[in-house]
Amino acid sequence: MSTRRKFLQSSLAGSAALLSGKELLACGETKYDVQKNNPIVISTWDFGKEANAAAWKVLSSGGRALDAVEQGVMVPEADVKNQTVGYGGLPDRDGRVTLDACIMDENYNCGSVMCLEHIKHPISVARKVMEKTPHIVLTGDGALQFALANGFKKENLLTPESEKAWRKWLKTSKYEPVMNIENQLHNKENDPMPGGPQNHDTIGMVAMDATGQLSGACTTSGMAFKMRGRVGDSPIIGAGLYVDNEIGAATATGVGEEVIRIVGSFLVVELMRQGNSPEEACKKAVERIISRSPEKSKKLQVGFLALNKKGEFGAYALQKGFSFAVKNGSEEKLYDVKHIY
Ligand code: SD4
Repeated sequence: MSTRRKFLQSSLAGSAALLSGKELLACGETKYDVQKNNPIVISTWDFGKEANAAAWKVLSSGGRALDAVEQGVMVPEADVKNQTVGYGGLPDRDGRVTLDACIMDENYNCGSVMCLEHIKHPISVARKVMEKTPHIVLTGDGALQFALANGFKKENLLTPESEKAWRKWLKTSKYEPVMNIENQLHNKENDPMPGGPQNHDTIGMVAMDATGQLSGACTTSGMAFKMRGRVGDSPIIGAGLYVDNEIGAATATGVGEEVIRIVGSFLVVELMRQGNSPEEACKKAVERIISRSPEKSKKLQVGFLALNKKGEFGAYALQKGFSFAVKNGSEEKLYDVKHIY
């Protein structure tokens, strides 16, 4: 019957609505009156909005959540202006663009590629690993070989803008993960990325389709100017992404080392299993990071985003600046995320 989700917000959150086109979650948890069989897709950062639109095409026509998340994250992967995911991503310290991605469906099937070069859509290679091999993870040259054998095209992913940013970085060669990518790429002289401030990083996306099945995808070029061979949390099942079709799904963004240390996305799903709302679960995972790395955590960003089986969603971050995008039958919104520091 009706797939309309009636959106009810707490009065405080409601009163903080619509600042700069975003809805703030600064005052208490958002409440939703969830109806069954309503597809929904949520994804990290502002650029999640365009990605959600692609995912929504699949979901709104009765498609599978798995197809939706793949189609969705392919948008930033192909976006030449996006320097944190796929084509145009910032390279490692040797000037090589190495990509990490993973995907997981409603049946605990998953696939992942790590440190993959020359392929614009690592998420689709990860899906092929899931569907066509007896394995879950392929890395580096092996992943590339597999991609080429499966019809993917070898391309140069290093754009002139990203090469320029890398050459500039070489002058100091200081590896310094920044709080939010916006600060790294913008509001500075010689902004390598024209088009004004944007706020984005890894894209993690989770979705529920009209049949109530969950899936997720996560894809990134990783930390800019990382060591060659470095792999972050994003392609690690349980760290950057986890989907448990009985409970919910979660994804992460930010400094991957801290997410891996606490197996972040799996932790968020387990916290939801214990009865926490998505936002509470994300907050507790962020607090776990603080308890494990009290000093370091003050200077870095990690954010979690989660969706439960009822279609409720929430997020939490260490620092200000994390945002996420939601699309369902009744809303298309960007939310700023509550944070600890
Ligand atoms: C990583 N979590 O490689 C990813 C990328 C990211 O801020 O989100 N960077 O650690």
